[in-house]
Amino acid sequence: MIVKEAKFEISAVTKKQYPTKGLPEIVLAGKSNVGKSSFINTLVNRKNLARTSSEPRKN
Ligand SMILES: Nc1nc2c(ncn2[C@@H]2O[C@H](COP(=O)(O)OP(=O)(O)O)[C@@H](O)[C@H]2O)c(=O)[nH]1
Ligand SMILES: [Mg+2]
Repeated sequence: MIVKEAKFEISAVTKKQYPTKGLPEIVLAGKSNVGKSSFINTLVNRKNLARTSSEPRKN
């Protein structure tokens, strides 16, 4: 998969905030600091679309 464009839409907390554009959704789960944000950045070819912690094990 090659992602050509990626954009941060919202960090939704309540259901009311969920995007209604009908785009596909994926779930990425894992405990803190396992590399979820780094994985997203790799996937979308961007350095810091998802913010990562500066050091491993630091939140
Ligand atoms: N050694 C190593 N460190 C990683 C890897 N993936 C992420 N990290 C580091 O682990 C820390 C936490 O990663 P982050 O993506 O912020 O984790 P999140 O809390 O799951 O979103 C950061 O300092 C990353 O640079 C990996 O594959 N190997
Ligand atoms: Mg993260």
